Amino acid sequence: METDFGGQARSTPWARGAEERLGMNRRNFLQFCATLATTLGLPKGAEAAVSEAIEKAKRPSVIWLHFQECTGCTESMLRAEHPTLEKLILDVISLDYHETLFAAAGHQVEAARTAAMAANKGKYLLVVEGAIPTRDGGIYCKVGNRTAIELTKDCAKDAAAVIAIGSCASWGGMPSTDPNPTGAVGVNKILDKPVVTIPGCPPNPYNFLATVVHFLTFGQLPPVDKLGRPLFAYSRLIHENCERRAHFDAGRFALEFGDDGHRKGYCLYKLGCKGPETYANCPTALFGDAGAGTWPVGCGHPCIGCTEQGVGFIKPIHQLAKVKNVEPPALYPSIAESQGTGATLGAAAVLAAVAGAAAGAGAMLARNLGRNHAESEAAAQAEPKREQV
Ligand code: FSX
Ligand code: SF4
Ligand code: F3S
Repeated sequence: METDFGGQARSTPWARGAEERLGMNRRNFLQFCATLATTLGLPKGAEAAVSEAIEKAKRPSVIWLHFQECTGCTESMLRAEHPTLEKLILDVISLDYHETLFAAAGHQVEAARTAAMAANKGKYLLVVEGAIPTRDGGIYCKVGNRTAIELTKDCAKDAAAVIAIGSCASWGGMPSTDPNPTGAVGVNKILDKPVVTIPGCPPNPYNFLATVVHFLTFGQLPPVDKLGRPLFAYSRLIHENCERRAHFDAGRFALEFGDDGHRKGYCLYKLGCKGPETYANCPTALFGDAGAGTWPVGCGHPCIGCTEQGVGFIKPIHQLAKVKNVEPPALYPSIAESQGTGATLGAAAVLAAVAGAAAGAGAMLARNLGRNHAESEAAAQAEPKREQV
């Protein structure tokens, strides 16, 4: 029986092909597919469909544009593992134009872009990184003597789908903050076709990979909310999945960086954490494949709401977040109550009322969580409102 590099039995020829090209053993390849299937929130067993799609589907041609940004989105992709971006480029997508990674320049690289667009008309994916300046005719960002507006419209015309990667391309991000001297906007403000947005500064590379793999596996992009964000990644508040949430509910907060509460891993709400008003899967997806706890709050820094328009780069770091699902009570019970001589009937009645209130609060929380989802599902059905520039 044939074995792979890790000594595992190979079962199918298609799996063997993927393993050889990716330089992974079968176990790692399937683990990668399972990670993507889990990120997408697909049911158990879907990793088989994902792995088959990665192996069998024709790699989609990708045209990747860069405008007003720091290139952190591409940098975060380069730090992705299982597989690294190089392997992803070679195996999952066919990256036919990328201004940062291409060795070619000038006319050569422009020719590569137009040739790839013509050869894959109606089938290529357009990925846009960075905001688009609209003031003064868009002259503040030009590539090959064409404005970002012209290039985006031109490349989007025959694209199968458009993906805005990062907060800059999704809603304007950092370049659009006051006074927004260049009139920076997100991609969906200048196109009249749907744009899938993957906000985050930088975004989680798995959310991008999972979106592309969904396209490969099912032939369509994943369901999105009214802002174009895939529901698998952006339908829950960070606060709902945060590992410090129990401290929030119990009223245990860090009040200063380095204080006792901060050292003990207490909730960062009072240091300005924007997790309660920011939709993203950072606590569950994590970053950099470096192990548990690799996300801002896990490292001890409050979330700044980098994915969320109106929060990230707008709200001051120490301003308290608007708590969208449940407000913390103003008063908390003491941890060590003084002992009495036994419960009176009145005290028992109070306890019963408190227990009832707690059950009610739990039900309210569950209802509010359900409401969040009902809202996002309804929003997903609604047509996104777009302004033309
Ligand atoms: Fe923006 Fe991406 Fe932040 Fe930077 O390019 S989302 S500034 S990480 O790089 O666009
Ligand atoms: Fe976590 Fe921030 Fe919510 Fe506290 S406020 S539970 S640190 S997301
Ligand atoms: Fe950004 Fe907050 Fe996640 S700062 S990376 S949305 S934890």
